[in-house]
Amino acid sequence: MTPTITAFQRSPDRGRGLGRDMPVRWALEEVGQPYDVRLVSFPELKEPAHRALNPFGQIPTYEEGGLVLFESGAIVFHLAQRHAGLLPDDPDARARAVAWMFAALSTVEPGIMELSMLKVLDRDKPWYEARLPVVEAGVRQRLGELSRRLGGADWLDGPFSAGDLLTANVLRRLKTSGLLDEFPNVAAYVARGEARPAFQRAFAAQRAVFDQAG
Ligand code: GTB
Repeated sequence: MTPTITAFQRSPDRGRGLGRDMPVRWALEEVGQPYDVRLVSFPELKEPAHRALNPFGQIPTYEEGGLVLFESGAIVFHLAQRHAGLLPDDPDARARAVAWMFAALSTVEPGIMELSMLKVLDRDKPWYEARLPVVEAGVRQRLGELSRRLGGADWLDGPFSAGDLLTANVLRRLKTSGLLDEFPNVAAYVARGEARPAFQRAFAAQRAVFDQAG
């Protein structure tokens, strides 16, 4: 059964692969699972048919036979459980990789999203200049912590896992911020993730949607 995911018909990121369909596409490519994509417009996201798949009216969703999933992390976890290659077999190593999945989405990403939203939505606010260094300091702290844990390793805990996929994916949003450059081993970690053939295929697929939309 070929699963179907949803993605933006017109991504506001202009093909930079920052939407949440990107980690799902990447995971599908890592495990070698072909997939179909249904492109959804912003109005369609809020229609009952889409809300039946995702109550929050967002992308991505995942349909596979009778199974419907939303939340990119849950979809990546589902793929990692059903296929070899994204979670170790050893139960303890597997649990640690899952911990990194949660860390990516609930400990690393929130500050990064706050920084992105601040820059996009609040540049004109009178408090912007005062708030920016505070939010940047929070992100810098997390990057320092990641940097110290990663050290000279290629991946966070042994072989590449779904934890690395989600961590590298959330860090990609910082590429234009200059903050990653302060932590060369973390910047190299992100670059290693992006160099993976599966990432390249996923990136090209979402980029093609933007290019074809014209
Ligand atoms: N926690 C959910 C998950 O991980 O699946 C979050 C899903 C989510 O935020 N989806 C966004 C969405 O559907 C798209 S990815 N938004 C429409 C809506 O809520 O009405 C977030 C996103 C949006 C835009 C950019 N960008 O322009 O760079 C990047 C990422």
